[in-house]
Amino acid sequence: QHKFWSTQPVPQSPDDRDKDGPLEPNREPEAMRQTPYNLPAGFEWVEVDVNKEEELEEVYKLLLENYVEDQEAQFRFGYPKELLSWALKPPGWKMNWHIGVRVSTTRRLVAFISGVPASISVNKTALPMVEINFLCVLKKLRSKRMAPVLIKEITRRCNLEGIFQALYTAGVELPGAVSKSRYYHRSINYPKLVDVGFSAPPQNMTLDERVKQLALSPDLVPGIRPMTSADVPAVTAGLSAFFSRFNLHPNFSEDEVEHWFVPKDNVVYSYVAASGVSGDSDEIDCFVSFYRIPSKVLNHPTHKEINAAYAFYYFYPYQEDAAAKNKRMLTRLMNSALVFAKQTDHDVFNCLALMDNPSVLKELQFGKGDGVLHYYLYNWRCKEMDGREVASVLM
Ligand code: NHW
Ligand code: EN5
Repeated sequence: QHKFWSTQPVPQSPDDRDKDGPLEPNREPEAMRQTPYNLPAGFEWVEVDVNKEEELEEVYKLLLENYVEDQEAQFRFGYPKELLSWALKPPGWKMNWHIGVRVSTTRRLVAFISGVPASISVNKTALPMVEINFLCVLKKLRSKRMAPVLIKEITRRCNLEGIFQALYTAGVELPGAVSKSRYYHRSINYPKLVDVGFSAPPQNMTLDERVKQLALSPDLVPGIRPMTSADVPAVTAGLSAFFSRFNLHPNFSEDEVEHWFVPKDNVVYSYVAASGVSGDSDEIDCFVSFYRIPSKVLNHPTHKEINAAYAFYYFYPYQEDAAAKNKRMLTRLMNSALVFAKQTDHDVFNCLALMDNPSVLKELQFGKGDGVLHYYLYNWRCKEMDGREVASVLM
């Protein structure tokens, strides 16, 4: 029943997951299609130059009106321009992978898909991949099979650059997911979240009582402070050591760590600390980060948006066979992130049930969301993974 996905190199059945490797062999550039796929008459391909304010604005508006909503269509992601610019231009980014579709006559931008390069390890094999995100088709042009054309076109352009694997996530279930992860939410501005219908009203108590229950603990990692450029080498090393326990994770260079984690107001927030457990009181061994995505509140008389913090990457001094200790460490680190998210005016803190998150969600009063994120690899066979084996967060 998947007219498009049944034709693509993604696992179609458990037999396609026997041993790790590509589903389809790499091809030489000469053997590839050299010209863009055909669009319906009246539409044309464009490269979107997000360094141009007007073009970034067009992508922003397309997404603000047409991108992902929750199941009840109460909220829609409103990725701000600064965030889009950051997400679309990590080290090695290519304008050729920021693909738009315009109406030939009016020049209106009606569809978009993007890819950015990333080294991703799957079961210890590091692969040069592309991360696909921000696939969007104008609401009025839905169900006309435009998405498969966008996907084939970005695949073609990646293949031409010698990239044959991709990582992507989606709220919807498609063939071949490598993992699934539930969203969890920690209320920060609880009264507002109830007002807009994000969080359920309290049960068996008053709003004030619930607000008191949700007051954040002041228990911070001692000495925790905002990350700076000077911390890049330590954070790169710390992430790389921490990731080695997981089966799906990025491999960040120092340039990438600089890009993804040095704090940018209203975009990404990162904090570091030296816990002293190693005996070296200067060694940065705790790190936590989150990024900000406001969501548009649909059909509400007073509130226009909610400001959500999304848990990004972290590391802490994890010790094998010390579950209780690890849990205490991570609880404190995540609690620090919650406190900083409140200080920086976020209404809710969202995370996925991946990495070591499941061990601290209850203690920190996270509640189960109604959304699930599915993780997909394009053209790579491997066994499905539990969320706790996944250390990959895409915007
Ligand atoms: S997930 C967010 C995707 N965007 C949205 O949900 C925004 C709101 N929705 C829309 O704009 C993050 C449209 O509904 C879209 C579909 C454009 C989603 N991924 O054109 P048709 C990402 O950006 C399949 C993949 O008629 P439409 C990740 C669907 O199953 N496929 O539908 C993106 C069906 O195929 P089937 C999706 O509603 C990853 C076909 O599209 C999908 O007008 C992309 C129907 O097409 C989704 N989220 O437009 C893959 N949603 O076989 C990258 C639907 O079932 C792969 N479909 O008949 C790797 C490429 C690079 C490889 C390099 C080596
Ligand atoms: C690609 N990189 O469904 C990303 N969000 O739970 C695109 N629910 O916010 C794919 N429906 O549960 C993104 N509140 C896929 C996610 C799409 C958006 C989405 C969910 C995730 C969400 C909220 C609002 C639900 C509104 C009605 C939700 C309950 C929170 C509550 C807090 C207090 C304790 C109990 C739970």
